[in-house]
Amino acid sequence: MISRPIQTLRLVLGDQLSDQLSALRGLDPAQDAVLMAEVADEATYVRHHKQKIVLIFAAMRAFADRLRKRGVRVRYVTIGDPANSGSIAGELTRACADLRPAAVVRTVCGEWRLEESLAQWAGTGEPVFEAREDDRFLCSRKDFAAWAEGRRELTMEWFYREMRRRTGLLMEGDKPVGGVWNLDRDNRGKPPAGVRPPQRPSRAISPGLAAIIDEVEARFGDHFGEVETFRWAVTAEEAEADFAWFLEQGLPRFGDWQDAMRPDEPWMWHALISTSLTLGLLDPLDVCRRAEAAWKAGLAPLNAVEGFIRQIIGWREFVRGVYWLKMPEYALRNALEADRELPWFYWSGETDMACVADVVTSVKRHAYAHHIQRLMVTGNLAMLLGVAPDRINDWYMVVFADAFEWVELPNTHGMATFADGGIVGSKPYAASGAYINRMSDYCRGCRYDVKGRLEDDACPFNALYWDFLDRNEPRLRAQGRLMMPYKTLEKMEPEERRRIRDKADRLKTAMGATPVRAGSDPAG
Ligand code: DLZ
Ligand code: SF4
Repeated sequence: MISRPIQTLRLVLGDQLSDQLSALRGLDPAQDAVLMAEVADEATYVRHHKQKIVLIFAAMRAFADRLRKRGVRVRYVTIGDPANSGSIAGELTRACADLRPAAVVRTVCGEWRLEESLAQWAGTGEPVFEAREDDRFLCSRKDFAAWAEGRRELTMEWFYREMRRRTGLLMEGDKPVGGVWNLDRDNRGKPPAGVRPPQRPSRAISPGLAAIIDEVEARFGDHFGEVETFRWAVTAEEAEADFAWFLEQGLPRFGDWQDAMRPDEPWMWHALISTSLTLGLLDPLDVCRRAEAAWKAGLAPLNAVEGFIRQIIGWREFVRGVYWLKMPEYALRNALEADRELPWFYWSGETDMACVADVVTSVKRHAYAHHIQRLMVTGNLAMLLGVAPDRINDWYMVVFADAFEWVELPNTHGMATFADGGIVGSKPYAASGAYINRMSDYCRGCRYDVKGRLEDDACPFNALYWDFLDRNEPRLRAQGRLMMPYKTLEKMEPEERRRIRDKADRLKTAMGATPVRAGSDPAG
């Protein structure tokens, strides 16, 4: 415990583990202290995957040690501390009562929910409470709002170009290198059958990490997911090792094959640095500059480097901007009036749809699936079934180690399920089995026939896809973005359309995607 009087208490949250965090700026080790707290509220506001809780606690403990080595006083409250109040606001109150600081400084939270709670706590009076911008993001909330002001549509591509100009990444003067801004078209290949993704170095579980795993099992044993397969970086050094490996081994082929999916290959050529970026163990601009340097040195092609940089200075910053611009109303949107339960197999993986079973197995084992698995397998299926937004958002928040609401909600609600009605994506990313077959090796090993539509063994995505378009025709057709499929639908006989609807209804019932009963709980 800390006994000397404290000038400034600096709050550091579980996703604010950066040396350059704004709340730590100006820190005087002789007079200040840092507060970090493992609390039940944050571990259970959704029933996070066990690996996510292990990751946060392990990374928080390692960061506290890092600060202590710099001579900083840290008040660190563990989850097992009998005096632990269970919430961040409660821990601030306790710390202020014990330490009587003249001021409390924090960096604004990533999630609206916690930001609201801390803003209210500040309203209780003493001491002086300062909330600083999270300038680990390249575009501040204010700058994003200014960019969005007066635009009829918020298009990621225009925002991305602005960010390219602002950072100078992949620019020649005011022009993109190679004359093209976006090489997404070159990111849709599939690796030849004999080519395996590169082997990732394994990471030993330290005694400290093993103790956290045991503790999380003991306290949160009924949460989703396996934990023995934990492999996330928990320190800046481990995150750096992951990124260095990716630059050399993953990046050169990342561009060609970033959308491809294979059974039992959860990582493919992906970087696995999203948790490290979000927790603050890696710096977004630094990783982009180093990827650019790899291209300049001839070590990685432009389609890979542009694709990587687009994810970070484009998508990542864009979805965060949208989140803060639109919350809290954003979370309540339900443009397609989706109102069904989430099928149970999203939790168990027990389905004979090979693609869905593989993705759910991967999230259970690794708290990870890559963006196309999330968007076009689990997200697409939930949208086609008409799963209620709170059900599917809850699932995404629970199962992924990198799910924080500022990034999860716009991706799920906006991109994957179109619940936001077109703020993030300009059209629903609805797809039949043909897309999954084109981008993966799943269908070969599946008991369903990806080409069938109405037969008993027909791929369920197919009837659900046409039923989705049919049901939502009044909403979607006018948009003009789905002209081709609507033309095909128009050509179908009314009897065919009726049979598709009947088959889709049967599938929904069989999958447990039944209408939500008023007052029932998203987590079941
Ligand atoms: C996700 C998470 C978890 C599981 N636990 C903690 C915790 O015990 N203490 C803490 O400071 N932060 C935790 N976090 C991260 C917070 O939920 C995150 O800072 C907010 O959601 C705001 O983004
Ligand atoms: Fe998935 Fe359909 Fe292919 Fe089976 S046939 S793997 S259900 S897309």
